[in-house]
Amino acid sequence: MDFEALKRQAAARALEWVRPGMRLGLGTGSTARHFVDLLGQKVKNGLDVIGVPTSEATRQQAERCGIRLSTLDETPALDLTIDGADEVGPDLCLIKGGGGALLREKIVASASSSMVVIADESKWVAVLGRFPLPIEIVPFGMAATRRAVEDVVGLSRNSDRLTLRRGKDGHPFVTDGGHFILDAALERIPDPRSLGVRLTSIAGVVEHGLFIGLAKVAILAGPEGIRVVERS
Ligand code: A5P
Repeated sequence: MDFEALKRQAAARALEWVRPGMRLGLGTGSTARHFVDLLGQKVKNGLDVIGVPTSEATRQQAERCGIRLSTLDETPALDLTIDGADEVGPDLCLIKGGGGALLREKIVASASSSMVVIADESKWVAVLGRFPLPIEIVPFGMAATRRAVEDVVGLSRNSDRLTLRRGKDGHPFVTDGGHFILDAALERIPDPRSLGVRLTSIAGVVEHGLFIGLAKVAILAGPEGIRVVERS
C-alpha cells in the first residue's frame, strides 16, 4: 500500500476546511508535511492565510512554501489546526508525539477553535495504546520522574516498556522545548482521560501525547477511499 499517497489524499481533503483569512495551526510529521506543501500551492495561487507552526521543522518548510507565519504570542487565537496523529481512537482521542512535537502541537491545537486530524486509515484503532505513548519530561531529575511515570502507568521498575527516546546519534532525543521523551508501550489505554490527568500531575512531566477533546474531525484515507469522522 502506498501510505504516502494516502496521507497526501487526506491532506488534500483537509484543504476543504480552509477559508481565506484563516489563522491556521500547522502540524508536524509526514502527513502534516503534505498539508503544508498543498497549502503552499494554494498560497502561491492567491489564498491569504496565516500559519502558526508546531515545530521548527514545520516552520522551515512553511517558510520555503511562502506561507505567511505568525506565533501564538502575536496571534493567540487560531481558527483551525490541521495535524497528523499516531493513533486515532474512539471520541477522536489521539496519540501524538511520534515526531517529538507533542508539546507545541498541543498548545497550538488548544489555542484553535477547531482541529482536523489527517491520517491514513491504518492510524484508526478501537483502543488507544498500540503506539507507544510519548511522555515529554524535563531532563532534571529524570530517574525520579521515570519512577513516578512507572507507578502511574502500571509498569514495573526499569521496565523495558518505558524507554528514553534516542536520536540517530544515540544521544537522548531533545524536543524543540529542550526536553526528553519517554515512550511508554502500554498496548491498551482503556481510559485515556484518567491516564492523562495522572501523568500531568507528575512534577517532571511537561506533557503527554494523549490529545483528548481537541480533534473535531478526522480525515482517514484508505484504499477504499476517504472516511470523514466527526466527534459527536
Ligand atoms: C509529531 O510530533 C506527531 O504528533 C505527528 O503528528 C504524528 O507522529 C503523526 O506523524 P505522521 O504523519 O508522520 O505519521
